Amino acid sequence: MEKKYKGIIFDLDGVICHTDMYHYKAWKAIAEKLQIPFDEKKNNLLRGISRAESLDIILSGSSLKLTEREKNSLTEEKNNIYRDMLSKMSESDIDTETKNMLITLKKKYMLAVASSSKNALYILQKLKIDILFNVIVQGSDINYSKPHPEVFMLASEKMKLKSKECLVVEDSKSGVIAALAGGFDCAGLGDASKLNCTTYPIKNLKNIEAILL
Ligand code: B16
Ligand code: MG
Repeated sequence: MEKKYKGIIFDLDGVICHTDMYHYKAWKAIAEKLQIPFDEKKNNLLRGISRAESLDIILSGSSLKLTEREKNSLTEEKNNIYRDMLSKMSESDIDTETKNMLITLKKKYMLAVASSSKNALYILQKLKIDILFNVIVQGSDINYSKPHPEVFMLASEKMKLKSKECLVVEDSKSGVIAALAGGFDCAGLGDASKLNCTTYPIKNLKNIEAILL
């Protein structure tokens, strides 16, 4: 039987691994310094959104007006706090079931990561799973972040596959919109599973195996 897809493109944060709590803690430290409110609900709005745009969302609703230079300094500070937490990660931080599933899928499919994060490669290396992917596209490789489809288009191009030959797996609204805009089918986890437009709403990552049958 012919396979439905030839390649699988995974989002990173919220799909392969869960660094969202680190993002939250780092942004919380910045918000406290600026004395502006920030909670986990607001943090959820930042899923799949670039670092610079995330700061704009955090600042929205506050009367603070910052210069580009001040914003750059704050995003750099946030990234340093975040990287410090990432530096303590190891291969024990990847869920065994996820890793085993990737090893099995790699035998039949081209695998890619398409992440808005400029730290994606670093995270994959810390988890020692970078070698499982044929292609890794991260935030520093693109000009437009999700909901623009560039990150997924680039991943499929690098795998020499058409959009319709790939399944995207996402956890964020911006990521689902990006995947659909690029002509991809999209399996959506968590928040992404609640969107009507998600091609395949799923409860957990393991459920993609049923989609691929
Ligand atoms: P960085 P993903 C995204 O990763 C995160 O979901 C989002 O919260 C973060 O702001 C973005 O990466 C940028 O990350 O600051 O490391 O460049 O979900 O697209 O894998
Ligand atoms: Mg994500």
